[in-house]
Amino acid sequence: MSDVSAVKAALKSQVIETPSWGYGNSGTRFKVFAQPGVPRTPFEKLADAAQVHAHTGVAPKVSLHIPWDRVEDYTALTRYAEELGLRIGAINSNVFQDEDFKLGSVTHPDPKVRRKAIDHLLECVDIMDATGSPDLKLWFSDGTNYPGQDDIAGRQDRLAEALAEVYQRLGDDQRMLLEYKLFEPAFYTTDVPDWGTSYAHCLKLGPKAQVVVDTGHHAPGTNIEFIVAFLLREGKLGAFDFNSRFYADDDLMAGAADPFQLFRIMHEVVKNGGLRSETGVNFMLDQCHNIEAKIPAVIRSVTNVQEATAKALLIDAEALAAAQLSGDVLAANGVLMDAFNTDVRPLLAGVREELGLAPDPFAAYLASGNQKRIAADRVGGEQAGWGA
Ligand code: RM4
Ligand code: MN
Repeated sequence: MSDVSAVKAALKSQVIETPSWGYGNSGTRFKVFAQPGVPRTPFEKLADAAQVHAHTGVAPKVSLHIPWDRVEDYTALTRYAEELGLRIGAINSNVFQDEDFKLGSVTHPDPKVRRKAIDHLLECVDIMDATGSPDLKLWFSDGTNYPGQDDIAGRQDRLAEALAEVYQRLGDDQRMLLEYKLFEPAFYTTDVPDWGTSYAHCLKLGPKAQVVVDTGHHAPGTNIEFIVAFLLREGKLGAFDFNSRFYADDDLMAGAADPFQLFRIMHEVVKNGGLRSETGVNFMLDQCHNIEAKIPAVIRSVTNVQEATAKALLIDAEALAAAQLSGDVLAANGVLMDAFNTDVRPLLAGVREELGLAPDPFAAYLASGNQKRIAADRVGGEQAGWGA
């Protein structure tokens, strides 16, 4: 795209959804380092998300995680979100932290445990109804640790049965987003380990079921942009969970470890229509900020996604297509690298100024004094965390 105003318009219309759990305390299995000012309630998490939106202008949606964000009154939570200029985004189910789910949730050998897991997923759809959330996001930790532990194909049958029941419960404007992850916590088999497994289940379920690509959920060296291009071509890319990884599911800030990979992914998104709102790709972050301040880390992640998107939008599509058609490998690669090597920060600063925002959201947030304010205000009570 060479028309600057079209590039700016595309950047203004991209919505990046932030995760409620990114604002809470988190850590590894070794230690959770608590931070001052961390939210104690889902309401306070929304207030933090509103800070990110206020400074970036592109993050009006917040994903919730149930039961971490369970409240008495979802109408009140939704109303509070609206007051802050936010909407409730994906409802993430959690069938990985209950004693009963040691051997699995929807694929557990015991039908009573499967029932409990499915009931939780149905509760999540009730919460979607109450909050206006359009997306049910499913990630299953289900799998086995040892050869012979359970019947691999039998677990696929149980998974399909559970998904079908939940799919039936969805309203017309509600989607089921099925995430995959190679391993962890299961170490031998995982029941939804890769995009192919997710895709096959979604295809059987129907048009309301789509795949989630979490950028941290692949084997090292996996070509994620290929997966993105394939799924978009099939109309099955429902969402991203953006984050960075160096080793496994590191959940570091998006664009921190490998901005070039994020650019390659966004190139496939732009090229294959994934930025158009009708395509319905939800650009979510799924991150945990264990050692860095949370709100500014989310702001940086949002701007990193925007920078990758801006570079992808700047690719000279005509020159690229011509080089590809003529078999000019070096010219084609050169077109991509020219865009990647462009400093898009001034362009994005201009976009923000047009939105009435400060050109540098990170600096503006730090100067706002909010961090001090929340540290002083949020004293007492129990800080939110993911309870691992
Ligand atoms: C999983 C997966 C899910 C996220 C949980 C916390 O690995 O990425 O999307 O909800 O972690
Ligand atoms: Mn995820």
